Amino acid sequence: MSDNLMISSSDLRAKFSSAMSLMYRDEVPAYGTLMDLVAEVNSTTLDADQELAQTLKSTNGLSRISDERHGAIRLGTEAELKLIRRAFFQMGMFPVGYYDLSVAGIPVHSTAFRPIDGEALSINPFRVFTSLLRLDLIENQALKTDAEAVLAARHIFTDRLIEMIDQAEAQGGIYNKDADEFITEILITFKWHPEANITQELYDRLHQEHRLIADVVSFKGPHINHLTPRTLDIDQVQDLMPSRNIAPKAVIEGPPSRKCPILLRQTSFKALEESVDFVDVKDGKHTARFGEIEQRGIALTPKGRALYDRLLNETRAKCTPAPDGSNAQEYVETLQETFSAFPDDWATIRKEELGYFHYQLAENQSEAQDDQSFEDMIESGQILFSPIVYEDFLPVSAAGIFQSNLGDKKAANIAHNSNQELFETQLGAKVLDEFAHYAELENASKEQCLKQLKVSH
Ligand code: OOG
Ligand code: NI
Repeated sequence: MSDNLMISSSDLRAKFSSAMSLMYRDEVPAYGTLMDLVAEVNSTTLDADQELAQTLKSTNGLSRISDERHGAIRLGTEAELKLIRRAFFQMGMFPVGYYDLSVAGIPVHSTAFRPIDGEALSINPFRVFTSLLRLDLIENQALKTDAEAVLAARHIFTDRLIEMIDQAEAQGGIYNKDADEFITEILITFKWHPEANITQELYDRLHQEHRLIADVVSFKGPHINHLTPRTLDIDQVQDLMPSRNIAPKAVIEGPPSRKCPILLRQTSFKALEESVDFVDVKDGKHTARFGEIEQRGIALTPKGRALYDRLLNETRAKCTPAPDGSNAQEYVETLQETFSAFPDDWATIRKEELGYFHYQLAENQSEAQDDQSFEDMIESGQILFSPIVYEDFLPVSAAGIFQSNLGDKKAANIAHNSNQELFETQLGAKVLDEFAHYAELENASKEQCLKQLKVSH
């Protein structure tokens, strides 16, 4: 590797993701246990399903199957969000989607910083679900003022990191020789700081207002609060967690287990209690960090998403999962039953325009008869289609993950207040519309087929 060349943003992101993984395993040993379990289950699943093994080999490379797919952080101020955006940009991670968590009683709004193009995703798909605290939703003015003062005084990036970002922006990237230093510096931002910035008294007041506020305001920086490897069998890992002495949350978030997986299923182990030194009191307690796993399916169109949302709401109206897991079985059955209304074969999902697909010409296929339509060619197998994977997140699931790790108390009573415009002002950029993006991917693949057919005429 030549030192006077620049590292590609995807290679830098891959370095970042694996450095974060090592750091987090070291900080949260239970996370290491979860990683081991995921790797075991993935390998058993692949042994039992050669077809899956082949497909994954040709698309992703088997060695990275169990690697982290995402992590999450929570920020305190607009200035922090803008800095994070600049840092993630260097790693090829762009803000996609707007998530309003206030609907679930959590005073944040969020985006996911992630790679966008297919090549970048296949080199390393690591994303960071990034939330910004919304003190504008807090009614307690005195508390709000105190929280703002604490946040205004902290610096989540080292001076050196800011210098490196300035330089990278001026020169159009990061040189190979500087890549390791960049990673070392940015890891400092996301590491756990057991020393709080504040007194136990202020912590208690923040905590009482909302646990999340305490988690954001009390510390020197936005510690990574979980990482999430990919599992090939989420139900199995959920079932096996207790045998490894880790306590899973009550139910898996998202759609039920299906033949044709849709969107995103995820679950986590419960956050652990950790020791914190407050300014005045040593050895206090805080609960924040956990481990999660995910399994992804097809990206749904707005129509498919509306159906998903309706069925999920119907399920939850019939049976709301209790945090202690007491009705988990009933919930899973209700979910399965309710989702039987969602077609479970790719052809129907495509025909009914519920999901996005990638199209390609079948091998040796270069001739279209003049009277054949695109649909005819799909029908006859001359054009093949495969699901486009959902690379984003789900607000109801995210709320479930937040809540199970904030102690599962009843959701706080805060005003519902979706405000994408405010978020984009705070971010200093627009977020990419995920639906428009998937539609574009689908269209591009169709265009490509048509182009190839024309050329061969
Ligand atoms: C983020 C929760 C959202 C997910 O996977 O939906 C999330 C957080 O707890 O900060 O990571
Ligand atoms: Ni997550």
